[in-house]
Amino acid sequence: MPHILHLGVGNFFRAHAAAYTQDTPGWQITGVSFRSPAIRDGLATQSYGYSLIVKDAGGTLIKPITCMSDMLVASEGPVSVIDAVASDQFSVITLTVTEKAYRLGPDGQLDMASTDVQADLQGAGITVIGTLTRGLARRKSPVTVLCCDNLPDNGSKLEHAVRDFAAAAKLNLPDAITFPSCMVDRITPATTDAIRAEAGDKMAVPTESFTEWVIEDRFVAAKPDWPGVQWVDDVAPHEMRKLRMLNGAHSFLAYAGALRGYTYVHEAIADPELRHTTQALMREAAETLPDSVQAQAEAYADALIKRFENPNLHHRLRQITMDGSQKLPIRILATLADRGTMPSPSLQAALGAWVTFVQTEVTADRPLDDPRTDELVAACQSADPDAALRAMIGA
Ligand code: CS2
Repeated sequence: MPHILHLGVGNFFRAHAAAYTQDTPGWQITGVSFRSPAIRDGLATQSYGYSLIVKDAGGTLIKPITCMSDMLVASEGPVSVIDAVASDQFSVITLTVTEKAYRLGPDGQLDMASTDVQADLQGAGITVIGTLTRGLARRKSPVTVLCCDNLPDNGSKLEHAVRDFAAAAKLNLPDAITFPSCMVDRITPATTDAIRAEAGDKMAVPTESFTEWVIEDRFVAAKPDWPGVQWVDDVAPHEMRKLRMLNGAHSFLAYAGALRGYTYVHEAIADPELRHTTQALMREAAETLPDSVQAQAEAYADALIKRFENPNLHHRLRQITMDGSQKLPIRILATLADRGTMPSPSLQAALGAWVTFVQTEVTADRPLDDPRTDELVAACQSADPDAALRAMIGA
């Protein structure tokens, strides 16, 4: 049976790629967690199956997911993961490990100065890039490596990071590997006790019914016939549409909404001022998109507002506020840079909301959930916190 190896078995993967694979007869997935065994332990007791709880304004639908057949945990032995990456059992390797796990610097290249990357060059087996690269270097059969994280040009970023690691570790990579880029979309909150109780499944995952996956058609080995996927030559326009309009608006709502005391996305979008700025931000973002997706931008913005209004999803703003130092450059600053001298009050409002949010959290002594927390706290304690925070992320 053809197999996919998936790195990063979080809720997003379990609502997105796993749901597509569930509808693709014949394909199965082996999952990999990097640090905690908790998801493997939970899923193993139920043969790796779980319920996807699909919630819309109209009601709830439950979709059983049974296409996962095994899981590995890298922290229990990175060699098992390196062996799996090298194994010709898998023709596709997919990844959803979050933006920060790639250890990229502000220039989008692998951060060679990172202590984890340095440790991995000595064989520590900690990072995603190190583990993946060591497996790929031993690969004998063709393989497609598909990055499914919210990074622009995600395929080429991953390819460069892998090639840089291989060069530094003096590893040779085989020729038959491709790294297509793709755009992924499905709003997927964290699981709560209420969801577990409603589903009668401790491993249940909540999500919305909307789902989108646009993939560059550059597979070098057996390709799953995922239903509903749009296969394209160039994914960049779709990726920009989604990152700048959806994720940009999400980050604005998260920081500005949290500052106004809201808990959920649907509450923040019901606030007339926040709604107005969200819509204006989407228009500012849409003006930077390539011609090929201009015609869809208005309908896309309207559909996004409806998705944000979903009253049954209970998507916490604080799930989106995390890792701002990684997300803002991609979702807000790149758009601002492309707008050049055109006025961009709503994008500026999003940047300002992040700056205020960080200072408010630090002043209130609440922990920030961000890989650059130490630098953020130092910036807040400097003579000019606003300027220092902006400078830190290159604004
Ligand atoms: C969100 C995304 O947490 C966040 O930063 O903006 O996870 C968003 O829900 C997904 O990209 C939607 O596809």
